[in-house]
Amino acid sequence: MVQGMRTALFKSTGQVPVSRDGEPLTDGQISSAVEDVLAATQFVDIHTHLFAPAFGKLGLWGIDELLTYHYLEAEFFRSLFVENTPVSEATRGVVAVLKAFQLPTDRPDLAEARCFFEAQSIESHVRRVLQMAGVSIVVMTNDPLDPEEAAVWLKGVADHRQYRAALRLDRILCNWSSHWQVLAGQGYRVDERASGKSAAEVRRFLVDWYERMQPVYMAVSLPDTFEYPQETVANRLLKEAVLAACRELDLPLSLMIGVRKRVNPALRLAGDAVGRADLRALENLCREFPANRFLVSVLSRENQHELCVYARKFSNLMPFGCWWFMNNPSIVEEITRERIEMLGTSFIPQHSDARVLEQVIYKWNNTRRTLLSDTYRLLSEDGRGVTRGDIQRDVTRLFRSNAEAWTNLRAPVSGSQAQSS
Ligand code: FIX
Ligand code: ZN
Repeated sequence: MVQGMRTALFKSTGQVPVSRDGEPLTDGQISSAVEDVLAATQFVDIHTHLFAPAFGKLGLWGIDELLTYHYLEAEFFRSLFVENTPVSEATRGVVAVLKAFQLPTDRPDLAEARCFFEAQSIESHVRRVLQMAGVSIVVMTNDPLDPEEAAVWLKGVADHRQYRAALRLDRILCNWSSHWQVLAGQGYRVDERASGKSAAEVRRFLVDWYERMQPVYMAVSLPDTFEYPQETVANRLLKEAVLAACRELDLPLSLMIGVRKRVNPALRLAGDAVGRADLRALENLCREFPANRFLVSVLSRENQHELCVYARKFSNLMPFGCWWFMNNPSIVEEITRERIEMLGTSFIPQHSDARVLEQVIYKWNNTRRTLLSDTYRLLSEDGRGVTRGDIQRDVTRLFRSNAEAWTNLRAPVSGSQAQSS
């Protein structure tokens, strides 16, 4: 025992740096080793709005979808590319995708790009794009109350080894008054006040969709005004149906907190904004439900530090991703540095939130360009030799095993989805 500690001491004081595998890297070698390891490691993309090919037109891909992405709508498309230099994260993204396929990036028209994408078959294109992005698995966002999507699931979906489902609950938890009738129409004894057996019936609904989708987690995006505890239908369903079902099915609940929906309705999907949330709601949930795991991403820059502090207080809380308006390289760097300083490697740094398939290429390229090299240079300067093995272990943990350990990703898909992989 004492011997072990001593060796660790030696290791930590760097007097006789003993690397796990391979020699301690010189400061000059560290950044290229980080780059290599990031490039060579296949990531898990824990939150996207992509759909497996079996969902047909629900899955967006190709140049026209890239250019009508709601981020760009909000940046007024035409003035962006031709009359202005495409310097924003979203416009640079489109340029990066064209370059990735060796397509011209300075043409005033889309003819060549359209021709290229029209020639692709989706199955091989998906494989190629995910390989280019260095992503092995993407987690979808699946809404059982979306009539178009639900129809596909009810027909039975052949699973795809690179796509996993996530059971999205916004319509149930954020808009029950408009959607309870759909459940009632499917034979679940629920009512507008979610009284009586409603919570138990919603729980039954969730278990039924668990069987169908084999989701790796359940998820909801919540407004900046979200409060818990508070006597509302939403909170009663959250407590009695959703969190109960998550415990029963051993699934984490993903909370994405801080959106202000439709502040400019004229912009439709592009009309959402951000608000600083009171994260005491999260504090109360983590404390009141220690048997539930919470995967949390917050939209407001001001909430990022609080989330890190809460993650140090609650082992059932896992921060993930730089969500939406946070997904800009300068902010990703700031958030990730803060998380490493406060949480070490016990968080999930990023997700793409891709809505169009090819977006994973530039969103993960941006992430790979932004992270980590400084972390190891500082450790080495402080006297602990850094090896390639250290970097590989940490990168694997940050971009794969934390997500796998916290979600249902390691569980093989079974039932209707198990046929065709
Ligand atoms: O709630 C969410 O999952 C958000 O990511 C989306 O609603 C949002 O529109 C988006 O695409 C962000 O990147
Ligand atoms: Zn999203």
